[in-house]
Amino acid sequence: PFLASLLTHPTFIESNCWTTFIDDTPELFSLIGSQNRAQKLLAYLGDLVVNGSQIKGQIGEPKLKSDIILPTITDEQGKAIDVQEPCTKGWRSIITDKGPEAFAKAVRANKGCLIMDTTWRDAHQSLLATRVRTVDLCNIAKETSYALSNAWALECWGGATFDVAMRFLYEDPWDRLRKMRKLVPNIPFQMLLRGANGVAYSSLPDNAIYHFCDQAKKNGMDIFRVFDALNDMAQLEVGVKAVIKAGGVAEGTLCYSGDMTNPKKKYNLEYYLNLADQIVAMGAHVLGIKDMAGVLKPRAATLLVGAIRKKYPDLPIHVHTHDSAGTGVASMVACAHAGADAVDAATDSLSGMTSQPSIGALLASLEGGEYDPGLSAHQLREIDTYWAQLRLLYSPFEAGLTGPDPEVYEHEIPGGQLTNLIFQASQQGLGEQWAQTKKAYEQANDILGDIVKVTPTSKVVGDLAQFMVSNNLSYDDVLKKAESLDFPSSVLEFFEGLMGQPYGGFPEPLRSQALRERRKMDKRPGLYLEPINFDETRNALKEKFGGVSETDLASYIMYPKVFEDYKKFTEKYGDLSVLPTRFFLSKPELGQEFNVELEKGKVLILKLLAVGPLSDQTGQREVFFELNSEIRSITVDDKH
Ligand code: 3PY
Ligand code: ZN
Repeated sequence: PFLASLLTHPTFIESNCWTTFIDDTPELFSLIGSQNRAQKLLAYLGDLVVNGSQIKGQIGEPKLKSDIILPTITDEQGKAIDVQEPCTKGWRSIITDKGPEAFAKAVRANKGCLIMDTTWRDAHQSLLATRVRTVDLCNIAKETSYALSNAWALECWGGATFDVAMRFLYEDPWDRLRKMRKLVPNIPFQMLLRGANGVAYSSLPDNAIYHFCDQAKKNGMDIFRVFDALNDMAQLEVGVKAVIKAGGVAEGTLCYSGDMTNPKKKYNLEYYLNLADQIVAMGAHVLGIKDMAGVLKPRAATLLVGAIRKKYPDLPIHVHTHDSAGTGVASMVACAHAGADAVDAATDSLSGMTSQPSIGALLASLEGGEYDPGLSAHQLREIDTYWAQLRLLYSPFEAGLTGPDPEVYEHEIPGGQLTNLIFQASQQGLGEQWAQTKKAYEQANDILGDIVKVTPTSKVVGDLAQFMVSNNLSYDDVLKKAESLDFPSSVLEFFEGLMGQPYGGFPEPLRSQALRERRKMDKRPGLYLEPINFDETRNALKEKFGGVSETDLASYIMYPKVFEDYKKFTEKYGDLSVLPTRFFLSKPELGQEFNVELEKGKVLILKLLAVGPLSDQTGQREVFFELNSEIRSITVDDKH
């Protein structure tokens, strides 16, 4: 059909000059583009029809089979709000018009305790293996711009979303950021930055972090929660300085571990106040407290936030938690009362357990009082009807959590990792071994010197725990046999100093016994790394992939192999971010018609018509689709 339209195009018939034909008839070339994209999309769908979903981590089919019903957002009188255009009212204008310092002042002057909604990042990272796709965030974005217009921020990027977008969802995380930004111009966007690791799992050269933050800010990010997994302030500072240079709001963050109220524990109030002093001295605009495992009990929250508030009356404080033990709401209420400016929560249907506490429950606990967050309960519930449906759509990624786990106060496993480990245990049918893994995790942490545990150090502890369980090693065995044990690579990298320096130093003689001939770094890893040569890297990428944007370059620097695989995938299947999730994860029924909007106004109407027999010679099948009323066939390798 394309060739037919080309050959019959009047300009083609009349013209004898091919190059002017290209310039004069751009509509035909946009047609080539769409045809190509349509063909690639059919290649993906054909593969899905013949071989089933290949998406990593997917177990079974989505429970939701129908179309998602979008909520109507209503005002206080119950009248529908027109969401054709996004809302323009919100805290973001202070950041864009007056800068980070003015934002810090304004939130300090605000009476209530604001809420950051984590639904678009940590909630689905913690409950659904970070699998929520761009299209599903964008579909609720304008409604969200109204319902959450008075939120501190939407946490929507960074952490694991960056890696997972490319690696498992075949999406460009930067494209996601730009699309979300267009649809939500009014609410600040917040991301999670792993200090000197950027959004990767180990340290990168400093100039890579500066380049990344600059690009993130330019593409729409506002507030950067910067943490270091060991609370190594030298590592943290790289991120904080890069954010300040980029013009973003720097939320310098301390990670909360252990139990501050227990005098036998390693990390006490003095330790945290000392970190806060250093974070303030770096020039951070906001102090973040990151309770990644949900072990900040209400009484500790009161003491910690209260003490920092007293020492720094002008410093905005923002607290993050997970609801693993079921105490999230109580702790966040305690933070609000002790002087926090903002706390984190997630939409009700994606809240609780290893995710953040429920936004509705938190609002109900603060509403009408001195710390009222200034959100509308009924609008939050309207938005949540969308997420209730989405959770069913993403059911293949559920870990099957059944209830809170107050044992978290002992094992201290961070939210996202807890979900992962439970999932792995249930997949392997290891109910008994799960209890053992939790115990081993606790012991592994002690063996490593009771370290702060969050990406990437939580993986070190998890790997050592699994190593102990699978090799039947006790706490004492590890210490006794350290010289001959073949430790997991993450443990060796930690001992080398590749993740920074732990508070109190590395455990000896274990470190030396495990490392043997390997190096020992006693300064931050960035000081040993060669800076990135951007021109050289850009040119090498151009040679491989043709056009490369500055954000492609940033993706490549964070994840070279993942980026290259992602590019190769999209060369074959195109940009799948436009495909509705139902048909990304599961094949259409025979005769089922569905639409895919390639871009505004370019809609493909698709229908699966038939699947041909298996060819003995080629091991392939032909799959027939109707595409905008024309029949198309696609040949697919049958992998069964
Ligand atoms: C991440 O680094 O992705 C985290 O969510 C840490 O809590
Ligand atoms: Zn978290």
